[in-house]
Amino acid sequence: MHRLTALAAAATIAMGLTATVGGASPGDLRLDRSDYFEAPGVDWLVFSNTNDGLFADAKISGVELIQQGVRTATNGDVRLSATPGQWDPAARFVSRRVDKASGTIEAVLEYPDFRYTIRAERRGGSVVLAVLLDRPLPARYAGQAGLNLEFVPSAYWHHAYQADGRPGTFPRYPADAMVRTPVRNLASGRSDGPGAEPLPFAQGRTVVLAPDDAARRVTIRTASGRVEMFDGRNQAQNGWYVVRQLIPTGRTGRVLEWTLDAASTPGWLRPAVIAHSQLGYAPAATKTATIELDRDDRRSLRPRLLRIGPDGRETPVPIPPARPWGDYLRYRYLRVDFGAVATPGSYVLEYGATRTAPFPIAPNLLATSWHASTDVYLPVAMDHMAVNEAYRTWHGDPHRDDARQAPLNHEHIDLYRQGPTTDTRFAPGEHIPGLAVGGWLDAGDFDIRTQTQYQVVRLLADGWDWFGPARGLDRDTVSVDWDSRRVELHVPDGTPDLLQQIRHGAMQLLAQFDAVGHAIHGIVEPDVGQYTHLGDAASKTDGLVFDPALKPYQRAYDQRGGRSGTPDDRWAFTSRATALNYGAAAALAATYRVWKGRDDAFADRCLRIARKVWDDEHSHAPDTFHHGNTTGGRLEDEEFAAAVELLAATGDQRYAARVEALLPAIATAFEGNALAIARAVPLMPPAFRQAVLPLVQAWTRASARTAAANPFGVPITTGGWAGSGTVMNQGIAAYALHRLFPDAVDTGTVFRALDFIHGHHPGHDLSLVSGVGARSKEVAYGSNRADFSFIAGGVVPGVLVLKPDFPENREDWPFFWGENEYVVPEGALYILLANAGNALEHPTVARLQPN
Ligand SMILES: [Ca+2]
Ligand SMILES: [Ca+2]
Ligand SMILES: [Ca+2]
Repeated sequence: MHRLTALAAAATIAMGLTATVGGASPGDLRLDRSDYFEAPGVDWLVFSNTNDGLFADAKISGVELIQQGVRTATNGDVRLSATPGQWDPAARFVSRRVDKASGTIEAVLEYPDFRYTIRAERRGGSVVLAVLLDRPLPARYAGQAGLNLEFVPSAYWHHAYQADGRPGTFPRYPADAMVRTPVRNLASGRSDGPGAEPLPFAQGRTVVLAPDDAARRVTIRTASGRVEMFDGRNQAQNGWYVVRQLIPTGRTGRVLEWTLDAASTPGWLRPAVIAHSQLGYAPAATKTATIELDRDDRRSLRPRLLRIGPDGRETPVPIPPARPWGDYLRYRYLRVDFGAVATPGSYVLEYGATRTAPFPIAPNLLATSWHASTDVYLPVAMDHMAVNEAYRTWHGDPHRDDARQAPLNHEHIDLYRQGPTTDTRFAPGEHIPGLAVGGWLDAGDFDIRTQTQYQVVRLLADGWDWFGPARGLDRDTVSVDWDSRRVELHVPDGTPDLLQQIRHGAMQLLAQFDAVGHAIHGIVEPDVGQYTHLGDAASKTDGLVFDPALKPYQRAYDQRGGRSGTPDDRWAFTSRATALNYGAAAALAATYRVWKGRDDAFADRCLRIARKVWDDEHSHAPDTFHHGNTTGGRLEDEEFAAAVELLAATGDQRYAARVEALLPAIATAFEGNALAIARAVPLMPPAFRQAVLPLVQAWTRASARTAAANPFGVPITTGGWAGSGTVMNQGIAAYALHRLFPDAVDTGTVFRALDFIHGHHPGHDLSLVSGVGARSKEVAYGSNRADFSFIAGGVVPGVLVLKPDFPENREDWPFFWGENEYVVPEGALYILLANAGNALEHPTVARLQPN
């Protein structure tokens, strides 16, 4: 510690007692129990979260404000432009120091040739935020480097601001004066046009955000000069309002200082959240609601359960009192068990002023809850097809110009990489014919990620095997016509939709083998300018194969079809990877299993290629090219999956030998391989089952430990992408293993996973499946995110645990991909999990009528 700082700290400690008793007022910030500043309804975080390096900007970093339970400000840091976006430069985090005694949090950060300190000090109810420089700002950053603090637009819509007393209203939609900045936009790759940046919409020595609302009011006062307010949405739909001041040149020490005042409301407590299943409960089900309380909420209230009659009359139903669970993250939790209530009906739960949406207690809820995922979500995700729903076109027929061979040694922003050779007969940039067929658009973005394709195919094939027509998985509400490349929602065509989805995924896998002889990493737009596309996928490219003989934007039509001089076609990343080949082979073998007897020519083609891949890969050393999450999983896991699926498809004992040999290696990632292991057990000799049993028992014990770590009884991950998928995977693994080892695996895991997905989780109580349950995710990161809308049946990653203790899933702002982005496998996982729950609740029911 610096000598002067040490003296100041000692003085503060000496004065501490008097200050607490005599001087502190209720709105004063404290820095004692957590590593952030706190007052009632106000938390200032200072570099609790930092950029993860994958993107410069995920709007979770730097100085952040949580006001009355909503994270309204982020990215308080030195940035190089007024409204930086996802790929713009940000400083590298070096270190952070929290000095609770002096009430100071400091972070050191650096750009390649420029290091600085951000210091936040508590002064009464204010945070004094300063930028400190040891050396003057390098000349090349003059007019670029500034202190930024970003505010989420949705929290300030319909509110006032004032700049040195001049009143304004926050812009609901961006329409500011712009200045062209082609060089900077070229560097960040954020636009395929010339690019421009907004001019400020307000400026002053003192700005006040939302003076009209104590829940949102923040005052920012600069010690010298003026701050400016910008609207980042002029450049990117996910932009925020930015308060900014340029760093002066030629100075060292405390070069900028802002005083930040966020209104604190004495005695404010976050309203209780009653986490529960929005879908409802079967009469015989375990029924647990978890009440999430402000940690300072010491009231002891009695939860109430009310049955709603047809006339609106509310009848209280006796339930036991809530039991304390303890603290988790920043909240205190109570548990309510109302499993004894079995009378069908509509119910609500109440705790204090909090009241849930109505939920049913009724049989067969899970028999239909997955329908939105097959009727709507999966078809909307289909690439290379126009998708129509009644009066609405979701998208035209995208990417008819797929695809060009990716350039050598090229690393792509979406975790793709081409190695030093093409491993195909195509030259870099050359059109690869045959790829414009089948597959699903990966997520909120528009690439074909091969791992996604083969994972979804196998999951849906497992769903077909486990539940099949007997449980209504032959549902048909979607017309799919590959000849006209058209999909029509809510119009049956006589073929089960699940089988059509499996086929659509397999068609893309087959196309890859036909085109280049092996599975490729995927097909993805060339650059950020196209990657950020929002809107109809079919308008992202011109649909015409690139012809270098034509001029840009020139088109030509001949007997081969149309050609274009615009190089907008997606790129195929094609470096050989044995793991990918096995993954694709496994999915093709699974496709064979469900399609044989329906279309033998197609099924046989799938199996033929799967067997050929296996033989090829067993004739040479594996290709171990690996990058990001696009070149396959662990080699042993992928080979095991292929062996299991080929064994199931053919009965050939060569594959059984590899299944047995690989078991010890794949057991180190047991849960990820659980479905393949479960598929293998009935096909293998009894000794295999004996070898698997202790692995199952160990997994059960480990699962019980994770279940005890939080009030929700499921694994809650803490990475940069929230964990719905992890929860669903564990639930489905439990179901698959319970079928084989009923004494070793109980079914509680399946229902805890379902409850979690349906709303029994931290942060809020919304169902994470859009459109499923009375209140569900209606603002998500699908292709329609700029409309603050959703795609029914899609599942979002869910509750992201921000450091150090803040669970977040935003329903007012779709653009947090780690919280809100649909990915196709999650839709498939939900179909399986819901059916697993349904099968467990109704083990002997053959075919259910819709509720
Ligand atoms: Ca992607
Ligand atoms: Ca159909
Ligand atoms: Ca094109």
